[in-house]
Amino acid sequence: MRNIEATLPCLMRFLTLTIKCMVSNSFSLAFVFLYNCIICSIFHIHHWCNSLCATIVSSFFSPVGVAGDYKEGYYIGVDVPENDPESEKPFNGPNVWPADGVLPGWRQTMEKFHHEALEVGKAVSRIIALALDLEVDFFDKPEVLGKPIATLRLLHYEDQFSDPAKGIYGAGAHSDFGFITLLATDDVMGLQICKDKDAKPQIWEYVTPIKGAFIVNLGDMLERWSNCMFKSTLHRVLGNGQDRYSIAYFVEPNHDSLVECLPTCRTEKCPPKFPPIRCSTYLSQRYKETHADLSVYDKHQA
Ligand SMILES: O=C(O)CCC(=O)C(=O)O
Ligand SMILES: [Fe+2]
Repeated sequence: MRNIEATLPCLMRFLTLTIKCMVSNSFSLAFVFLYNCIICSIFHIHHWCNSLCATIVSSFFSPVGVAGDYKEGYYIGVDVPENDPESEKPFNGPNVWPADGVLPGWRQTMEKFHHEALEVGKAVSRIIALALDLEVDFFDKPEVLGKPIATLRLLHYEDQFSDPAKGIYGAGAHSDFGFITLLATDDVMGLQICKDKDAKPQIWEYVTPIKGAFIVNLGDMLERWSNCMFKSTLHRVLGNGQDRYSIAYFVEPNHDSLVECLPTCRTEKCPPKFPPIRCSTYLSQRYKETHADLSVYDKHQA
């Protein structure tokens, strides 16, 4: 994450214009960000992160063959110690780290990544704000991204072949729930996006991995916030028989941040499509809808 301050003004102008143009053409934004990331090389990721992640994740998990999604991950949230009253809030709590001495320096590396990726997320949020004709710091302010629910997900896809016809995917088609996701991948092809979610049949395109660039996916919360002016990015991962590693960084606002139709995204003809909702309520609802209740499984085992 070098030279962010120096590069930002010109990047902002360029991206804002590009995004506005894309919005008026109703395209998906994932590619825009990808290409601009490369041009400006602002979203720089240290190579060691990828290779270190590869070593760590493979030493932590022993893959088992399952039908459906076979990705596995190690999640790192914003670390909130148990004695902090904030740890009561959903998505908060202490992270689980390897015992001291097992992987010297790893925790520090991950914490540094977490911290620096958040700065990139905030820079992207400023661009999004400008593209939506909002004040540049509409999202990048203490009430919205001051105490964000940010999660780093280190992912490994074992060396399987996906078979969409049989419903076997590295990760099945989905859009991320939150605001934006910064995605860093190794150089194994696998990620696909669908630019038009409503098309029948859907057309899937590979996103070519580029070293040193983040892919930016827009999440469902941003779609809702912008009254569907921005569409969240529908994506999936197909395995091609090679191990694949990626790092997803999910940027969501503060727990209490109100996700309410943006003032620039409503008109008389296009009134708000969704009622206001708090960020953490929205995320909790989405997780509840889409994740199995594992306590049922625990009871079964007992
Ligand atoms: O591994 C990837 O490229 C995508 C990961 C992803 O979509 C997710 O974790 O939500
Ligand atoms: Fe995703």
